[in-house]
Amino acid sequence: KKISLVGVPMDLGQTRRGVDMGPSAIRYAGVIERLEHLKYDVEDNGDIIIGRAERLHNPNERLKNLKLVAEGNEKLAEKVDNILENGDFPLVLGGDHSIAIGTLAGVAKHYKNLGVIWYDAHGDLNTEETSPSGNIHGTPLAASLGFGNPVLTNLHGYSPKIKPENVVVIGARALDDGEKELIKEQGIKVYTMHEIDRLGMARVMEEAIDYLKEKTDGVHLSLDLDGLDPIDAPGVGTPVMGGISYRESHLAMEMLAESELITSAEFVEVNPILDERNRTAKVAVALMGSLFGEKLA
Ligand code: DIR
Ligand code: MN
Ligand code: MN
Ligand code: MN
Repeated sequence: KKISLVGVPMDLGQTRRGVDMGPSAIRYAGVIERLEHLKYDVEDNGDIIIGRAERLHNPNERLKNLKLVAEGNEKLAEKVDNILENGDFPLVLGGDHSIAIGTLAGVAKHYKNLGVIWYDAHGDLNTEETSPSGNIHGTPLAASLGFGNPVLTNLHGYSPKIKPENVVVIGARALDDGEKELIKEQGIKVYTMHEIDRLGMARVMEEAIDYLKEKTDGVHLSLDLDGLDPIDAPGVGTPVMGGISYRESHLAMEMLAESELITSAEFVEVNPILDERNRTAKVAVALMGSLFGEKLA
């Protein structure tokens, strides 16, 4: 099977610059060599072209840079859609997490019941109404479920992309009030740090895999590097203390590899400006190694 890589130098979904260099940092950390060593055929599609914000966002708009974020995501959706049409595995490198809107728009067309594992300190379940920041990177999971501004929910011409019962959030520890409400109202499965501490990562992943295995025909992994503890992944724009450890994260990826459930993936929020000698990109590449079966190879 071929892994088809796409970089998305997007930094308009939040307000800290530098995350647009994430795809370069991940390539520099050796992603292609790492996957080729596992005997995968790897194609690098280069980067999606993202528009430049010529001036500060319009202060009358709730969501910052809405038009440019949507345009970049539409291009990404088309690319990911084509990768799946070719029968290849899409691996998307971010960029801020707003790009999950485009990835999921391209992926979900190809499945009746796409499952999603959202590995993140945050829920990314805000809408235009509930977002405290106006940053679109805090909204992609809600948008993919059909909640929020129609420019985002209708991306790539359909909505919703996914169903609430097919989503598992892992690592949450900074949920906004509106996000907690949506989680309750929609019955979304969430393993917060409390559950990870209490049950252990092995049990959490066993449960998550069992939960998705029967009812889905494909599972997308959306991994925000801020799901990890900032001690292990310091190069992120919105670090939150008390996160998932480096080893727990490898265990999670290894268990996903064993399950053979994952059909597409993205690694986002790597910001080399905020990093220590590209450590967070190296962590991302190491986790990709585990996700693609390093332990089994
Ligand atoms: C916050 C932060 N919930 C927001 N979200 C982040 O702006 O909506 N997501 N950092 O990854
Ligand atoms: Mn198409
Ligand atoms: Mn996120
Ligand atoms: Mn996050």
